[in-house]
Amino acid sequence: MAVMIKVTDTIKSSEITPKDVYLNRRKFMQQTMAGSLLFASGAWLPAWAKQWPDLSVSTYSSHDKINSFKDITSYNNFYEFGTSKQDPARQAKSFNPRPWSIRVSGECDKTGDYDIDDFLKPVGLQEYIYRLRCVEGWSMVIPWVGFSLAEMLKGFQPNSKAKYVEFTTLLDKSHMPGQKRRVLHWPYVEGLRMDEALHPLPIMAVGLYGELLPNQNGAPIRLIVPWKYGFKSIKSIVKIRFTETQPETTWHMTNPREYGFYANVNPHVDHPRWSQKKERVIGESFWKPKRATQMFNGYAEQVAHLYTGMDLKKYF
Ligand SMILES: Nc1nc2c(c(=O)[nH]1)N[C@H]1C(S)=C(S)[C@@H](COP(=O)(O)O)O[C@H]1N2
Ligand SMILES: [Mo]
Repeated sequence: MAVMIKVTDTIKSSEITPKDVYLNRRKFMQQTMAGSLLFASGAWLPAWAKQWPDLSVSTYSSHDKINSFKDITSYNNFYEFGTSKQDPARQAKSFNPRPWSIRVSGECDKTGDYDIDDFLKPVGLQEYIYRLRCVEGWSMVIPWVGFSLAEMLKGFQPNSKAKYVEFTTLLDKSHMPGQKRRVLHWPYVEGLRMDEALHPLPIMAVGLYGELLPNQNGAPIRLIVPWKYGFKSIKSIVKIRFTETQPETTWHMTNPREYGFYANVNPHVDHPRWSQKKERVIGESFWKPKRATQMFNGYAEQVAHLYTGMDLKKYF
């Protein structure tokens, strides 16, 4: 499959994404930034008020057409802010993702609390254009700003007992109104096997379209695992824990028959209630034929070896 950019390519995001909206937004951002510089040197800006106009694009990025900023920020799954696709954009508006820290615990040497702003330094940030394939049967292509999950995790120095890593979303029903309803086991928890987590593809996203992550997309920091169904990509993370045993994850607890721990995108394994062979691309005409879902969401070459010898019908 030719979804990947060759490793030798180094392309500026402005060259790879000729989307009008993108360019317009960039122009707008530059103007706003120039505007704020008139007020002061910019030095008074809080550390998190950063935007990243010209990041290099990760070599793993998709070449497919990028979805509009509007699609990406108005069609969301974020049950902490309601269960309909339009709820998060409305209900997360007043959510304030600052101050924010991540508690790191379990099987590693560098346990402790880490402030989010320490991860927003432009150094090490890249643009990663990944297709998010939801288990519900739709997908969109999103230009994330983020950094390698593996690099972050290695910094916490996991020990030899660390076989899995678990991520937890904020639990705060006064600011996440969806948590007042018991539609899921709160807080939302996800996890990866350590070798999956240390693969170069997964990222921690802190932005999209060159700016800070909108609340509805999981501000201030969320996981993206591009070869797995969207529900693995947990939003608004406050805890990272290294464990010896496989973590109990929210969707698996809620409905173990329908949602497995692995959740690898796989057109050959149907969801118990629907086929996974195709997906509707958000933003495309309703009449356009659906897109064929790719094994591991197009990353088979990069990740299939992680599952050698495993029956993917059993470990779905
Ligand atoms: N905390 C939390 N993370 C979450 C979810 C959620 O409801 N709560 N939904 C998941 C699902 S099902 C999908 S498809 C993606 C959607 O991400 P997006 O809204 O940024 O496209 O987020 C995932 N992460
Ligand atoms: Mo999803």
